[in-house]
Order: sequence, then C-alpha cells, then structure tokens
Amino acid sequence: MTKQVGLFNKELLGREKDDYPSRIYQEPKQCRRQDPVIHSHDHEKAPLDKALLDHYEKNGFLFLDHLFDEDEIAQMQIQMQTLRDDKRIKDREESITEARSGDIRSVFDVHKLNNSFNKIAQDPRLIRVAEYLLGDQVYLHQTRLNYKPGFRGQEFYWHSDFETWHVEDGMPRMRALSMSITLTPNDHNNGPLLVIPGSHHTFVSCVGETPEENYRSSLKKQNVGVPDDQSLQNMVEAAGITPAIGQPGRVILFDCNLMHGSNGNISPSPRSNLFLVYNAISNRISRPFGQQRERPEYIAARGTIKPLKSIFCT
Ligand code: 6CS
Ligand code: FE
Repeated sequence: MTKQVGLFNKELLGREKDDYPSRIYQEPKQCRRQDPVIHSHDHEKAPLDKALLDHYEKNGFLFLDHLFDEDEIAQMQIQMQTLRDDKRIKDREESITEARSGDIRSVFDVHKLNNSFNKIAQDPRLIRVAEYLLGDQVYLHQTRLNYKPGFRGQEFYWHSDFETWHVEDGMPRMRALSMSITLTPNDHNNGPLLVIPGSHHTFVSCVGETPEENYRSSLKKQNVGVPDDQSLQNMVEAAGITPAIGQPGRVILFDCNLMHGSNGNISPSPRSNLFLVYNAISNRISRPFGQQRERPEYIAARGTIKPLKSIFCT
C-alpha cells in the first residue's frame, strides 16, 4: 500500500502540484521526465553543432573541449591550490571536509570566495551554452570545487542532483544543468564522474524521509534521496556506465536529472573539478517540495537572483 505522507498538507498550503514527488512513498517509483532536455529550438542560434545537441538530448551529457587556453587552466589550478591551502577557507561553513581524513572535500559558493572562479562562472563561452540549452536567461544555483584528494578522497554515491534540488531546495522543473570543469586529470583510477547515459529521461522517486538540516551530512555522504538498487540496475542494464574522463580544461556538461556518482580515490593523484550549476531564471527555486526548512544560501542561491547575461546580447 502506498502511503503518501504530507501530500495533503501541501495541497492545503496551496503549493503547486508536485510533478516529481520523492521521499514520500513507502516503495521506489519511476516516472517519465515531464520537461524538455533542450529548451531552445532555433538551431540557427545554437552555439553547439547538431551532432552534439543530439548526443545531449539522447544521453544527458556532453563534453566541451578547447574552451580554455593553457594560461586560463593554469590560473584555475593555482587558485584551487590557494583556496585549499588557505586556513581561513577550511574554517568556513562553505568548506566540507572528508568524514574520515578531514581533508577538504568541497568548497561551496566558490564564485563568491574567489574572483578567478567568479570570472569563469560568468564567462560568455559558458553562459551562451547554458542559455541555449535551458532556453532562458540563467543564474548560478550553486558552485563548488570538489577536490577528491588522492589516497583518501571518498565517493559520491549514485544520485540525481535534481531530486535533491527539487525536494530540498524547491527547484520546480528540470531546467538546470551542471558544468564540471576538470582541473586535474580525470582518469580511470582517481574516481572520475560516472554517468548512466539516458537516465535523465526518468525521474526516480526515492524512499526515505529527509532529516532536518540533511545537508550537514549529505554533502559528506548522501544517505537520503538515493535511488533504490533495482532502479539503478534497470538503468545500467539499459545503458551501461560511462566514465567522464578527460584532461584539465575539459567541460563535462550534464543535465540536472542525469544519474551520476563517482568512486573513491585511492590513487595518489587528486581528481579536482570546478562545478558550476546554471538554472533558468524562470525555474528559480521556491519553497522546498519536502517539508524541511530551506538550505543555506551557499548551497542553493535564492536571495539575490539576477540573470548572468541577457540572451539578446551576442
Ligand atoms: O546537495 C547538493 O546540492 C549536492 N549534492 C550532490 C551529491 N550533488 C549535487 C550537489 O553538490
Ligand atoms: Fe551531484
């Protein structure tokens, strides 16, 4: 018997209908995606060729190479080290440490903590791609540096970012995407991003209620909003697992609902990436679809939201 928890309360609160309910049923469910993958249709204006757009539509991810020159990449690598070695950064709430080793795992809101990353996050070469795919002006929902240090970098278990951003941040529709810029080599040995091609077409409703202030543990190890084994098995049997490997400077762009994760890193070399999450202005987050309090601004921007650049400026 499917017990729907909290749905009645939401109706009472006049909340719009939740098209992607999760963490309210007693057993896992799957539903078809109810949003386009690519929200623009004017191919004349497309900043990417048709083959790449078709790949993205079908698989939910794509690679952008040679966007940044050697100096730009070197500058990002220097800034990444500087942040990691700055004691003041480690003591901030935006810094998430590894549960076991205490090494820095992630630094959130990194575009507000560092001018170089702020410039990259607003770079027109990235914004125009995000604007086209999302069919709207865009803003930064979240930015973070994931360090995944050598020897002891812990895993990120399978998940859909959208499932979390919908339930815990109130992101209404699947109209957001992540750009992961590789800052160190991402190879088969150091815990590269693993994606399940085509999984963005299905929304997996997860079992298990969200504890208050879940982010205090989920950013170290995600235990809630995690898909069930059978759903994962079905997706992997249908499409396999693709490791998103690449040399520094590659942009791994993926849809907000793509199922992804990454293994721990026991190799000596860190797998460090800059993650930029672009959300459509029309899709700004509101009240969480779960019952919990809003997450802090450094994880989910909701205060000062303004478009990064008009889509009418070429
Ligand atoms: O909760 C979040 O927003 C973060 N959690 C994961 C595992 N991926 C997206 C994001 O960094
Ligand atoms: Fe994620």
